[in-house]
Amino acid sequence: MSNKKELRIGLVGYGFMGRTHSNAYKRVGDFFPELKYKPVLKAVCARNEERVKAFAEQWGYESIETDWKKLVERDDIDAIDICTPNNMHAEIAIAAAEAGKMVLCEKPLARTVAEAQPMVDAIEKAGVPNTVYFNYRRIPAVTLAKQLIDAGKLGKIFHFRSNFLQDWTISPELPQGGEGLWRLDNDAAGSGVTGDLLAHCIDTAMWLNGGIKNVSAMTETFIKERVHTGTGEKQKVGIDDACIFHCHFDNGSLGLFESTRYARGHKALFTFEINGEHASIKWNLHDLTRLEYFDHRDESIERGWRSIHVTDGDQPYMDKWWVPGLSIGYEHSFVHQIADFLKNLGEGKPCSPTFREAQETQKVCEAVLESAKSKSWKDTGVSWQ
Ligand code: 4PW
Repeated sequence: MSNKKELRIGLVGYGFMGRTHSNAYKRVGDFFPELKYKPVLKAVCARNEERVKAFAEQWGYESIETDWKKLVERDDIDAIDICTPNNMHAEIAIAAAEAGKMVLCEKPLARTVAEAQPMVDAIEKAGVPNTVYFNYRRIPAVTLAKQLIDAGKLGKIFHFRSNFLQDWTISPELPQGGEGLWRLDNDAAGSGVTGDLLAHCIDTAMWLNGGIKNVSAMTETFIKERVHTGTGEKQKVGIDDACIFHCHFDNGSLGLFESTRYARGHKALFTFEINGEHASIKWNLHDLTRLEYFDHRDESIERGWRSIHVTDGDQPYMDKWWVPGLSIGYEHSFVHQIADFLKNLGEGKPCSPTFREAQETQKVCEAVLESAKSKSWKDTGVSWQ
């Protein structure tokens, strides 16, 4: 008999993210047996009854709902997990917080800063545990980068460079809107690569290197019109297909960021490189278990880039998995986020990034889009602790 406390999950949305979160809830207890809480897949909610039933059966949810309002009202649900398109995040999160539920929300927090602020207010007013899925922080090599920086290994930081490159929207025949393609529809997504991809780069950057003070950006929409899946009509494309910005961090370092869905050959190439006075580090998602590290303090005859294979039990999260040398992958970043959420819940602590922290990333995204529009520098208004 388990003496663990149950955390009864109500998942909204069953797309790609619904699967990553469900997988994480199912695996976390086996690999983090010390946790006081155990997730229970109580209910999944989506509008299409037949498909939500199939999803529930496949992933082991006990019940279904087709109206998220009913899910939020249920007494047998402790936490609402939001995996819907971005335009639904605010309404669901606010209602869930007002009903006293914990809220775990996919990124970006919302479409705009104005839409996100009442979410932060509702969460904080209700005092409910919350987190936003900026999952890449929990890839062991990325967490190790944080540990190296916090230990002062890099010294003063001069440069932070980050890309997120994809190539899946190059075809003009690709429609926008609807399941799977809502990321192309500005009404549903709020922006293109800025909210979808750069938000990850920005969250990671501020976590590793502190607040971003001001930005200067340019965006481009390469395909101007697409057929809308729902109406079948051609419509103007409102999202940014590509975005490049540079910025100042609070610590005086310079940032350079690029994201596009038009970089032929790159599927999800998230990279960052940080250059400090003593050392540099770099990482990329296509080789996610490796952290590249260069330390100028090494003896000159053997000085060079080290490729650290982050699989050792002494390295972040790796004591939970197999044996040294065996790699883990993308899905584990979600397992780690849930594990951290449950651990913090057991200790009565917040799980970063909270809604408040995710709102800071939202502010940078918005300043980036405003800067591109106005062709001028913009202050972000970020205050990063
Ligand atoms: O959040 C991002 C997505 O919307 C992801 O991390 C990668 O790019 C995978 O899908 C999209």
